[in-house]
Amino acid sequence: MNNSKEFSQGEIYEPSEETRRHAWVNNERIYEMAQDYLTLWDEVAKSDIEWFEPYEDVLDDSNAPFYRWYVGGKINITHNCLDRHIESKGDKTAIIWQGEPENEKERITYHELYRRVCRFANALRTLGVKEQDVVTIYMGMVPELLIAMLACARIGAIHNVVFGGFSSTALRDRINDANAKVVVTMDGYYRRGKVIETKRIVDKALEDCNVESVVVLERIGNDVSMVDGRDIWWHDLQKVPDKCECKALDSEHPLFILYTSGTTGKPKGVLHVHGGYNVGTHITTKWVFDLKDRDIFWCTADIGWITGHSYVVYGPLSNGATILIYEGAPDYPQPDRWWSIIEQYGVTVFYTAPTAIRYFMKLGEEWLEKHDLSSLRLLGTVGETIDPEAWKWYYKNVGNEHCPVIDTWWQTETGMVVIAPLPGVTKLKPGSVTLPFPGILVDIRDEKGNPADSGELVITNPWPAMFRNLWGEPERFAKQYWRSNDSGELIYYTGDGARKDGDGYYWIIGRIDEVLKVSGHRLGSAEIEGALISHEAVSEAAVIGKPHEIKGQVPVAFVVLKTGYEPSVELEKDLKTHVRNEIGAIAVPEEIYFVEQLPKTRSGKIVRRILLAIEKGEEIGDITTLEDITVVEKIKDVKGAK
Ligand code: 6R9
Repeated sequence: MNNSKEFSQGEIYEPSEETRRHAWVNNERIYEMAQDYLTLWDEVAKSDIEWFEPYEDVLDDSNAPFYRWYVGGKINITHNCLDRHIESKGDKTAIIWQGEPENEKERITYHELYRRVCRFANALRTLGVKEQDVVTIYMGMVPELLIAMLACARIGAIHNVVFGGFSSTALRDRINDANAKVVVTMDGYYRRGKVIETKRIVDKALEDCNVESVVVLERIGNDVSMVDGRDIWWHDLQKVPDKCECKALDSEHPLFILYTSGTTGKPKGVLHVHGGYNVGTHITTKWVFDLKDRDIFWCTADIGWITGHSYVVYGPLSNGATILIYEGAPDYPQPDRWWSIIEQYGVTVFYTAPTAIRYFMKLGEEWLEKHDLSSLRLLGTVGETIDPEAWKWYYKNVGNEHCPVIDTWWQTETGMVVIAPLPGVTKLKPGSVTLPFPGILVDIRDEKGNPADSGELVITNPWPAMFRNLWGEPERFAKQYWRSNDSGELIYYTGDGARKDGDGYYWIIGRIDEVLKVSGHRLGSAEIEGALISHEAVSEAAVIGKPHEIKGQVPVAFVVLKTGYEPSVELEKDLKTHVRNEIGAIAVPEEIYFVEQLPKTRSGKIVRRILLAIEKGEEIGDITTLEDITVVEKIKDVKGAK
């Protein structure tokens, strides 16, 4: 890499000769060639993925936006993640697991992983789990979490992983919405030296759910209560064969539901399927991270989020890679825990989020200097915009100025990376996500829907790993994301603001709707408002995302109390605890202001833009559309008094 030239959009970093020479993709013409996207997606599906029966058509768009990919094909993603590797690399390490306690670790080969997945698949069958049944998985970062996911997929069941940081109420809502038959969980796991009592949270959630069985992995050995006839230990389900035939499924067979936040209070169950998701996550893992057989790939995301699904589990395993998973907190017992793990295991490709990079930047370089990080050869980032300063810090201090920094833009809905550099061909500009992945056509639209250099980021063609539906809400799926262009073609609206520079490089500005990213975690304003309103003292609430130096954004709430309730420090505390119980710690507002009224338009819509301007101490702008303009000064007074 050389970081010589100054350019109008900042510095440009060219791929080094070394990276270029060895990269999977090193011909710039890939971008031109990929304009014919159906040919690319056909070729890749044939060259890199195994099918039990070939597909007849690459794409069926006759019922858009309910697109179907690889029509008529038979596949099972676990065949591509496991079976096909057994012969050539059965003894290769698939998973390196590091517990939070330093002495707790495990290595699992592809052969062993295959056997354990088969065994658990058979175990699920003995519990009556069939094709299309939903299994909710609520666990910490342990190998059995991946095993449970793959076991579901193997028998055609649908997994629904719920992030371990969500509360029992949030878990309950997801179990009920997905209509899960079985829950897979554990006694507990370690986080910052403490035991998170997972099973206890599940028990609370299940007070209001109807599931048939709960499988409990013994990880810690802490006390748990087992309900007779419902709860069963993972280890008691192991007396089943370790062979389980891989079910040949239709390309469009559902693989998983993952709930994510949108602009309404109710999280959306994003649905992904076996065929296209396998193709899309496989090829992006291979090309974007330039993954090779000898790599040790560490994506730090929790598996409870889409990044974990696509780039801890499915993409890397489909490529037969060695992945690393770590149970605990990044800075426990010391701030250099991550760097010591990279050194200890010789991690070569490292993929994390800007919030973590900013955190470590703040802690200082001395924590990195203690460790030899020379095994690293490529660095990735995801989840929110990385500012050029953090990008360069990452490049210099973690990558020692020889690892390309690969900024990847995508969403739960897109399933796979959509905009990102290809390390062998794409010049990098710190702060830019660079160019769309070959085979995906991205653009920007202004408010009228016309192409523009700045506006809302859109995707103008379907892509294989795209979500297929919202669980139980096909109308919401069809209405919310898609708009027709002049020629009647459907365009996918991402909800992100972006601009494009003279080189066609994309720069992401951030969400243009009421979706927040708190430490990289996606949350909706409406979801947190809903949690606040469910408290007996609250009549109305508005939540905004206030910029935060490390977390990116933090929720800040403006609350109107019901008659008979007075603002107090205790009530503020109580409301924070309430949000923690309703959603989880990540959703707790940093600040709660008790106001008399919220700024609303005459039609009753809350104008969150004004609250954000007040919170940031910025110019408020036009307030003539407000029903009552005096509310602005009153809210300013409340903030001033705090
Ligand atoms: C993968 C993931 C999606 C939202 C997305 C955007 C933001 C993700 C980004 C990025 C700037 C990047 N986002 N990657 N913003 N640069 N490289 O994070 O999925 O949790 O669904 O969030 O995250 O705002 O719309 P998800």
